Amino acid sequence: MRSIGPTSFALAVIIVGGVFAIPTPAASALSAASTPATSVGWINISAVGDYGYSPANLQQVPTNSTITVTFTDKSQMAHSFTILGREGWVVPSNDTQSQIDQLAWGHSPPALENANVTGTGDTNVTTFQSPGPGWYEFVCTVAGHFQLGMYGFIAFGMNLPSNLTPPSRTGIGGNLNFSPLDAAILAGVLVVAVVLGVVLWRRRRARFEAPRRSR
Ligand SMILES: [Cu+2]
Repeated sequence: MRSIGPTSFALAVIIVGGVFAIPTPAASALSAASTPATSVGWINISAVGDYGYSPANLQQVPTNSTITVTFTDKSQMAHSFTILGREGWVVPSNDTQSQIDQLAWGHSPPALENANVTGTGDTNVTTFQSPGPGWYEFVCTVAGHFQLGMYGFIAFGMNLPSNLTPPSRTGIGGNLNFSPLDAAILAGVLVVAVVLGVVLWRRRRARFEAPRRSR
């Protein structure tokens, strides 16, 4: 053990310990998120100019509750607020309008919510039943609006995945089958492998160099 040295050994312990600490806060945040302290069964959302929603991200919406949606039109044209029924799914950005219509009205699974507004100043108040924990994409089903960027994401009983970054839609496409927690664990395993490799290499090198050097 003399060849490793106490400093590099302590450094390796700190690195390995730090890496394994990463998944812990994420896991506790998720479990805390699934039981929100304050449940408010309402959403205020607006359609804004340039084919957008404000806010475009909704998180920690109560699960299995009656949610009242106040949908206000702050743009100058008609829009919808349609929460697609497919959980954990990002609609491919090159989907055609008929594919959007199929997702919204194909009833497999059915949309969670649909509200419409007709123009500037219009407000539509609707309710829907929220599902269990999960996240969904919502879109405007007016022809061409999704393709112009009119969509957002809503999470029930949890936060949205951190790698979901609308409106650029980078990070993931299609199904999210690789969670941030998975990524953190994989990164931890890779760093541990690298650290072990470096430590073993240093031990091996020190063993060969020891007779020649006086340390
Ligand atoms: Cu629209």
